[in-house]
Amino acid sequence: MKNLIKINSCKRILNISNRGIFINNNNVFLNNNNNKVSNINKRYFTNSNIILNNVKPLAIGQPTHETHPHLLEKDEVTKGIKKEEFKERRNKLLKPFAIGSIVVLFTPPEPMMSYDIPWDFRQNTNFNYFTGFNEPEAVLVLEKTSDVDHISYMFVRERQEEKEKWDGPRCGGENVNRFFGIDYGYNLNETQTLLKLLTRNPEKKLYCNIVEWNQLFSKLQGISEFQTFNIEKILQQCRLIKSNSEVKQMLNSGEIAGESFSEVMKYIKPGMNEYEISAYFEWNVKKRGAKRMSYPPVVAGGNNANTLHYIANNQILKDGDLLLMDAGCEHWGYTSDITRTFPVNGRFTEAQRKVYEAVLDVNKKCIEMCVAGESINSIHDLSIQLTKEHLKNLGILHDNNPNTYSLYYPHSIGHYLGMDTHDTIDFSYGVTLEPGMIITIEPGIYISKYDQNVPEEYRGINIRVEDDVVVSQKNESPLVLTYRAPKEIKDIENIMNK
Ligand SMILES: [Mn+2]
Repeated sequence: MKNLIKINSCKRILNISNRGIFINNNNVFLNNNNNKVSNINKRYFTNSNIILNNVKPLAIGQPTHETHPHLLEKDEVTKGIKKEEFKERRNKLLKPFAIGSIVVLFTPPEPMMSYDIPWDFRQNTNFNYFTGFNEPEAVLVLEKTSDVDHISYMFVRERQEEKEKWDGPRCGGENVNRFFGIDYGYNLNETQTLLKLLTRNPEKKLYCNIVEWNQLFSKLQGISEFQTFNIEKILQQCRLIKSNSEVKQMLNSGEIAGESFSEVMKYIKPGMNEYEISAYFEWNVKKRGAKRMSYPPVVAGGNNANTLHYIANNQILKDGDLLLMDAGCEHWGYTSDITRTFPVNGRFTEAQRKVYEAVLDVNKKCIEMCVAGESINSIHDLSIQLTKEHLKNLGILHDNNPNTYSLYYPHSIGHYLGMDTHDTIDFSYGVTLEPGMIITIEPGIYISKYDQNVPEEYRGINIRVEDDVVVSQKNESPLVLTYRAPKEIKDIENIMNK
């Protein structure tokens, strides 16, 4: 109480309001939402470490409704996702744990490109899913208090006027509750508070995303006798089935990338370089609000597409060749992953048309199979059977060896998709699909230019058609998120020859 008076009198002297005073080096904060005052030992304040929140609008290290009303509705932490949904996610995460358990998630500092130049920071996917917080270097601590509730604590980088002048605003512990609905916010340098929380569990067990944790543990004295458990798979389990608001964000991402594909189809001309197409796609998704591309795109003209992960993207696009382009975007944390194959000059040749129709047929039949009760494996089996039939009809597959097909179709029909491109990677493709899961359907036929066993007309034709699909109930049609990217030959040729 004595300390509180000291702060209040200080505020009067400085003539600032109750709204926010924060003295970062001393771990002291006061604000409207949380009148807690902690660890006030220092007897002096300097101008350099006082941030006057009532003078400047309160900005943090990511868009909020207050600073970016054109992007976020009231109470949205990230696009389309409100505080309550984040809290539900945290409750769901704690379901399998005993009351009193402590779950800890950590997100690392931003990686550096060179000396003091950072890479574009991408939040740890699980940390983003359970908090919506997008600044680097933070710790989330969840304490399960009952079967249906928990207390949440988040430790974040402290506000520092000097640093923020250069690098932009930070949230700071004092604003965590207000913007993220986490019960208690602290600054990362309050290590004693963190240690107290972590060591509260009498069983001396910590459940965490363990890989990134080692660095921090080494700094915390008194934690060494604790057993740590990697809960990566439990974290992913929560993300396997998407909520309605997540499906909406996935649809946004699929639509943005799909439209950008149709823009590329209008733009491409023989003689352009693959990197021009990559840049034009990136410009299109970013113009539509995407944060970044989902992955380095494959922009592969002609036989380059025989290399499945071709990302050099530096060859000239030739008249008469096909372009295989595999690209997607990340929009508010949700990714899309699309492949289209189209003729550089806008018209398919007869041979290209035949192989393309075969791949498209497999794509459509496999999409119909994205219903509850199937699995990625069972859909993959169908794709093998259909691809084999097509390869035989085209005169490409002759022998009866059951595995020769894999020379021309060497990969899986798809993967789980969500906040990560290869989402929930620890789950097997044998998992029974349920409504709300999202997977890619990406059959292909790849024929090397140098394959002497194949009729000459087909050599150098490499085709994949990939869509993102929401698994539906058994008697309903699956939702295709990537419908805006043309895939029928007539639609592709129409858009390319307008
Ligand atoms: Mn894919």
